[in-house]
Amino acid sequence: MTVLPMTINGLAVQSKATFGVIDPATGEFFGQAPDCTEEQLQLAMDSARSAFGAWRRDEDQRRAMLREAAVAVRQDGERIAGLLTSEQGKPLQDARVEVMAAAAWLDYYAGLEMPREVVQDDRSGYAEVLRRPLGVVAAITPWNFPVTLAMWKIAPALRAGNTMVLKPSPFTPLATLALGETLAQVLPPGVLNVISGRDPLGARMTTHPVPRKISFTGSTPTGKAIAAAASDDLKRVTLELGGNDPAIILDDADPQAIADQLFWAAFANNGQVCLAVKRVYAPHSLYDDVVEALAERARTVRVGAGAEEGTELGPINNLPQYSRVVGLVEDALQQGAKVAAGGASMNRRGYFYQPTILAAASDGIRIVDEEQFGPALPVIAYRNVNDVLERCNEGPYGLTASVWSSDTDRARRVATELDCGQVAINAHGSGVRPDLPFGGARWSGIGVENGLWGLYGFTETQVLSVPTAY
Ligand code: TXE
Repeated sequence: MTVLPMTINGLAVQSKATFGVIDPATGEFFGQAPDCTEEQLQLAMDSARSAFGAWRRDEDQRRAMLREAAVAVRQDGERIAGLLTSEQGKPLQDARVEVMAAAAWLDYYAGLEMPREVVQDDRSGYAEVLRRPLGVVAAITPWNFPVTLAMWKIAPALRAGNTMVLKPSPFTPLATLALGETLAQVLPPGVLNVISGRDPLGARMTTHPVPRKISFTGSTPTGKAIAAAASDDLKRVTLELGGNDPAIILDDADPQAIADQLFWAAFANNGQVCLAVKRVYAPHSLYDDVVEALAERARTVRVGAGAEEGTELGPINNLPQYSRVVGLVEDALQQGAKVAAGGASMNRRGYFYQPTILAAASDGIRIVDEEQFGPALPVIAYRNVNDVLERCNEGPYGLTASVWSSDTDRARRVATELDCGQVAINAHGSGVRPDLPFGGARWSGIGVENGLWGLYGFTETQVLSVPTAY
């Protein structure tokens, strides 16, 4: 059994109780994580608070340490990636890419030049806008990209001068605990504490008096609970809550030319991506060609255990999510959708589900209206693109979207009608980079991560003014 410690005040800490971690490729326990006690949570919060005083003062030191942290993550990359594949299910190559992306985020925030914001500097006075750190940040992360999504919080929060207590999902605690061990070799004690536990630990973090900010990535219902919990103490929140992201194909697109990109935008990480394409809108004139091009790829993609050589898609991460996907596809078929590829579980142990393309899908069925977060993609036929835009903008989610056309000006006109955080043309998710803001409209969240804008979310604004004596 793999057992990893928490990191509290720079020390490796075990707990009396542990909880099991399942390998989704087998459905069996392979590891254990500490179940953080009330006293250990208090220690983590206290150590983050104590570390804040010194950490906030020296920006050059922070930048240097984030650079060292990136080196440490790269050096420990194989260990972290191996744990990630075992607990999350993704192909080992994808796990490696995820860990390297985390190191790249550290480098980006180490190198980011913060612009001076001097509003006035003349004979009548001086006025500057400063950005001050908030204090202790409580960070709570999900199971789809545990390492990268933790780093979207760690790197900007620490660069801005905050300290942190981080809790990964109970489905995928181990890679994050390993990351905590690795970063403890570089960072001063207390700057980054990593604790693990079940969902109630997350709730206790959000009502704890020490954190001044909660940075959360996860489901919309939990995001709403966190917003409510934060309100009493007016803690700041950034919430990244998933989406139901449409890909809108215009009638001058070439289905064969776009099919590979479109398929992987929907199925990478087995569809367990907040910004994955979750529904495809295709015009009647191209509908059959789009469905067939996607189905052909779904039938031939290699599904297997993440550690197996050549695997392109792994299992679904956990049993509740697997059951949800099974239920959504069954519901869609009862509502008149047709299987163009897949449509059933795979005949092997673990949480494997065939990559599934659903034709004859329509708005109003659950798999089109809700976030499926799994390897099943509905394709919906449309006649008038304005109807599609209306349906997308009226829905509760607004994270990302894409428009596909051989005429980019035309695609741009359609794209700018969409109310969502990012929209891409002839690509999907191409704006997910360390230097661009990422966040959603409506139920997809509050605030943004990444770039200078993400860093500002970990700060409070202060005006320093010096009027000239008169
Ligand atoms: O998420 P939760 P789950 C969606 C996806 C999936 C659904 C459920 O549709 O089907 O969410 O996944 C912690 N206070 N996404 O149940 O519950 C929890 O321990 C504070 C989209 O895993 O939101 C974990 O660390 N924290 C998403 C984290 O919240 C609480 C990625 C996320 O768990 C808490 C993952 C509480 N009351 C799933 N309850 C995306 N945005 O990409 C739980 N947690």
